[in-house]
Amino acid sequence: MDKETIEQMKQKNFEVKKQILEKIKSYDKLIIGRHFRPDGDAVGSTNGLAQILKLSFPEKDIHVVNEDYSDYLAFLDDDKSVFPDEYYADALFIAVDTGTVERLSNKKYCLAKEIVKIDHHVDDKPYGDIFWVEDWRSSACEMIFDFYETFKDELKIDAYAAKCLYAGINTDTGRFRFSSVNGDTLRAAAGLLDIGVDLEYIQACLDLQDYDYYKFEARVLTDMKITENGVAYIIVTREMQKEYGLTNEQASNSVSYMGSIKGCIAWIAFIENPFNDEIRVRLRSRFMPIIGIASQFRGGGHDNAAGATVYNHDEINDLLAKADEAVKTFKAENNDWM
Ligand SMILES: [Mn+2]
Repeated sequence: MDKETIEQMKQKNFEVKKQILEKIKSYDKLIIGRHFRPDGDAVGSTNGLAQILKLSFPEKDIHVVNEDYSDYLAFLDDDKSVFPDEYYADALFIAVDTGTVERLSNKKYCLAKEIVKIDHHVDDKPYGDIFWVEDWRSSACEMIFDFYETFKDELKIDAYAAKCLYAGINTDTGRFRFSSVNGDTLRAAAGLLDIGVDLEYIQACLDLQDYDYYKFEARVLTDMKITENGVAYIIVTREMQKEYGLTNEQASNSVSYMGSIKGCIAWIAFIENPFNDEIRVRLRSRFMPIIGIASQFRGGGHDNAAGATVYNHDEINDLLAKADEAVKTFKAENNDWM
C-alpha cells in the first residue's frame, strides 16, 4: 500500500480509535482476547494493551482471558484467569490480532455485552461492534503502541507493557526483516526502547533454544525439497514430531528455516496434526504475495505470511502446484526480480 493511501486511512481511523477509547471508558469490566495457538504478537499485544489500560484506569477490572497459552512466550507473564459465563454479561470484549471470530481462543467472547476488534490481518470476515483494522501494519503490537501514542495525554505505559509490545513487533516482523516494516514500525520500536526495553534479555528469551532442538532444524534442511520454479517446502510428519518431541509451536516454526534460500521466493511448511487428518500449512514469501494460495485452501492472513489447512497429500500436491505456478509467473513477469 502506498504512503499516501496509508496516511488517508490513518486519518480516517482516528475517529474509530476515539470511539474505542470512549467505549473502554464506559465499561468497568474489560476482557481482552486473541487467536488460539498464540504467537509473540498475540501474547504481546493483549498483555501490552491490558497493562496500558490497567495503569490508565486502575479502577477498572481488566483481564486477558484465553484458553491456550504459549510456553515459548511464558516470559511475558500471561494472565491465566478463568471467569464464569455470568462474568461476561456486562463486560467489553476486546479481540486483538485475530482476523475471524473462529480463530478466537476464548470461546466466551460471544457472551460479552459488546466486542471491539483491533487487528492487522486482511479483513474478509468482519466482526465486532467497533472494529479498527489496518492490514498494512506490521503487527497488532504496532497498532497498540499507536493507540497509546494517539491518546498519550490520557493513557499511561510502563516498561512491562513496552517489553510485551516490543516482543510482538520483533517476532511478527521476523526481527524487522519483513516487507510489512515501514517507518511507523521502526518509530514504534524506537518509542518502546525509549520507555525502557532490555533488548539483550528479550533477544535471549526469543532466540535461545536447547541444543537438541537444532537437530530438528538440521533435519528440516536435509528433508526439505524445492519445486521446479522455486518453492521450498517441508512436510513435518507425525513421526518427526514424536522423534524430536516437538510442541506444536516448534513444528510450525520449521517454516522459518527455509526463508533464506536464493531463488526460493515462496516457502511452505505442512504440519501433520498428531491427532487427526488435518494438515496445517504455513506459507511465506518475498517479493510476491502468497495469501491468494492460502485463501484457496481454507486460509488467510497477510500478503507474505499466511496460513491454510489441507486434509491429504493430494491437496498438498495441488497447493504446491499452484504455488509453483505463481512463482513461475512472477519470475517470468519480473525478469529483474533478483
Ligand atoms: Mn500479528
